[in-house]
Amino acid sequence: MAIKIAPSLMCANLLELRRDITELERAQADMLHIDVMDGHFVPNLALSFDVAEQISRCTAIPLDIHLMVDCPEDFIERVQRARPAYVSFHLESTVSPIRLVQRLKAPGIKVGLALNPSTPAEALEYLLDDIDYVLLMCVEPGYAGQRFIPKVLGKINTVRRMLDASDADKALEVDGNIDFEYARQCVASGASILVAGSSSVFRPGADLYTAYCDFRNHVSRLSQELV
Ligand code: S6P
Ligand code: MG
Repeated sequence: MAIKIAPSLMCANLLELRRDITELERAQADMLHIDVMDGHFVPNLALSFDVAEQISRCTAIPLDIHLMVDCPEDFIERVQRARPAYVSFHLESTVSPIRLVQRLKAPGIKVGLALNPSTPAEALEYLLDDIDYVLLMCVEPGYAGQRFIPKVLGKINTVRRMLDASDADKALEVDGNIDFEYARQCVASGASILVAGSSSVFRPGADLYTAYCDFRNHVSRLSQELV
């Protein structure tokens, strides 16, 4: 499966967001990761549905919305208006995840389930047939710039095997401190979408276009090594 890179716009220069998106278009970024938070499910706020909608109108790069909100079922219409290619919500945030997956599904929208680092892989067992992909948090959700939790690597392996048994085309996204080294370990463990934030593409002081291309080349080499 081709590895995709999802630059996390929470780490972009928000005063120059249009410029950063143009640079990511020039670098042919695979998708744009948009973190939506509510200050309750996680102790922070990031990007909003309004911003996501505006971004979807100004670029052809597919959007990847990561909901970190309580009661995600209250935001179905807002998600659909932003026309993402991917949307994930947290298993820990709702009591009826299968119903929510079914309600979020719409033509062109893949629905994924996100798990916090301490939520075991087995929690996915009853949902695998309904979801299109899984997002595994490698840090506690809420902030950029945190440290990778190495125990998650074993879970990436387990979830990859579970997804392959269901449908080998299902993607496995990893999010949090995905630098060059953890990208290598995550890809070797079965990840297929890498969220790229302040540890890689948005490194402080780096040129965004060059940083994306460097990371892309690194990830392409990793994929070749695995063949
Ligand atoms: C964090 C959020 C992430 C961050 C990303 C930043 O809760 O879901 O998508 O934007 O982790 O990357 P980094 O390399 O700074 O951890
Ligand atoms: Mg995220």
